[in-house]
Amino acid sequence: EKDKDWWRGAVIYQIYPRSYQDSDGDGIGDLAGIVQRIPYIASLGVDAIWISPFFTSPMKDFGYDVSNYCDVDPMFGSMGDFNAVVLAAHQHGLKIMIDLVLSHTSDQHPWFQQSRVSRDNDKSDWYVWADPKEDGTPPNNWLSIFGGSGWQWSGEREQYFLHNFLSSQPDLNFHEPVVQTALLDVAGFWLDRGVDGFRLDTINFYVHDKQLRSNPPLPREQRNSTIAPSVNPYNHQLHLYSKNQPENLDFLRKLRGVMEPYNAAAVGEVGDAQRGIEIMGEYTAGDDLMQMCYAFEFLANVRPTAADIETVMARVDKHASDGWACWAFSNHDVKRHATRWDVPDAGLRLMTTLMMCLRGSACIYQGEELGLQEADVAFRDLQDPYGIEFWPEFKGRDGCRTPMVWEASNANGGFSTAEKPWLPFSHEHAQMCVAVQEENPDALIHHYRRAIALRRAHPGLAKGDHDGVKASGNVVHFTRTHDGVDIFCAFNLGDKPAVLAMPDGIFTAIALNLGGVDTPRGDTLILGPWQAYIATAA
Ligand code: TEU
Repeated sequence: EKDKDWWRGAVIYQIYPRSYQDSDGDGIGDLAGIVQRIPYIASLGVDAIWISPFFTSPMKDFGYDVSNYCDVDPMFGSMGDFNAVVLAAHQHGLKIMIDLVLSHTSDQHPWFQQSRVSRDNDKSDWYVWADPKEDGTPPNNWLSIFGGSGWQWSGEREQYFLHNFLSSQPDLNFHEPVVQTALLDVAGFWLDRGVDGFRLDTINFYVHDKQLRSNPPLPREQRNSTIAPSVNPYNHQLHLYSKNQPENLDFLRKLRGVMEPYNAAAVGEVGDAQRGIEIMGEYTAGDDLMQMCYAFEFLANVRPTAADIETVMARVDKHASDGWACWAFSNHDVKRHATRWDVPDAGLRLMTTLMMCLRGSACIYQGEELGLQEADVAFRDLQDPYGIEFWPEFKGRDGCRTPMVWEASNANGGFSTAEKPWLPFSHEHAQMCVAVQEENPDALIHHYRRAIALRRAHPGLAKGDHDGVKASGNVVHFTRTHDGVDIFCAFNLGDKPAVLAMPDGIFTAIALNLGGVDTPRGDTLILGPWQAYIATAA
């Protein structure tokens, strides 16, 4: 009997396959490498693995540009290797979530190759084609996240096609029913091969406005961008029409329908700096929609303060109370949080414990369990087209994509026997490798294991309701409730001691990085710097 609810509160370990483990010495990680590391991943105590794309691809966006949805890129191995990943994961009690990039394909995909040829073939309308304005310019003002207009001219059709990312990632036309059917078939294909769920790339970009209306400018007070508008105006436009149209929900319902017989779960990536949580609410509003949306709130540049966390959680409670957020501090698109956040090791630990207690599921990005810093990648070694385009204002995403570090003795940290891996191994990471940390009981990796184990041991932390997250000064606190058991959680997000009034009740502390905190005798709790207090109430 399958657990339909396995995703609720799951801890999901994200693998960027190019950089995890190279098994054949070509300098690029692969699926057979992942198989070798499954016991390690299981040893962390996580519930599931999300593997970034490994499908056939010209790799312009490193796999987020798919040219065949139903096969494995030879660089990553074969279908047999994929089956081995699923088998090994399942033998170790891990679920497998794959990363479906349905919003766009590669321009090398046969669908686009055919679509681009003429205005009247079978696949003419599979992508978003539009005539130029009278002066020859693009049909409207939609922009690409990766820079410039979202429209690319094609001489063959004498029309523009839409791309929200690279011009080699043409946007599929979800207004065309056969396109939807083809994509639902892709989901079914992988479910039949044993996957347990999906991370759905750019889920809010699926459907654009059919009338192609131009986007309005973003009101000044909402502007908050890491890249100056002169460099990339994308974040200074309100993307009202270019994405997230109401018809999106119809497609998501169909997708859920395909997933349902398999008890599969999806986490939809909603890339929307302005309305992410509201959209999460829309996409997770019922049992016929998505189970989870991926939240960007803790991926922003600075460490969230106690007040920020209260605000974010209150917004989820308000707009997405039926839904389930999936939190992350790091991923393959942003600077690693050990670098982004100005916190000592104790702060990293505290935030990890907090994530394991917050209502929501949680994603851990490969290497964060080691406390890896963002690697310094020189311009000459840069691979990410997004970084190459905007260097040096924005250095791209390579610094969080350098190889995973397994051993200190090996030239490439045990990642690869190649002379030159696809991205340089960071020598600053060498002493933080898995082998070194395994030997040191005080190392961060063991804290991750304890924090994850805590969540496992107390279903309330994974699946419980909560009474609302509150901030008092630097302290974040809340109570999770499940099957009649209350778990009180308090976290001091500061480097000074903090005092908190305890709720009514008698508490039994659950041992975890409490260093020196007594079970409160009175009605106040004194938390040391970066300390957590987690207790069951009788
Ligand atoms: O990212 C979507 C997305 O919103 C990113 O553009 C994000 O804003 C940016 O990378 C932040 O630096 C997904 C994938 O995670 C990303 O790797 C892909 O490049 C992108 O989709 C296109 O498929």
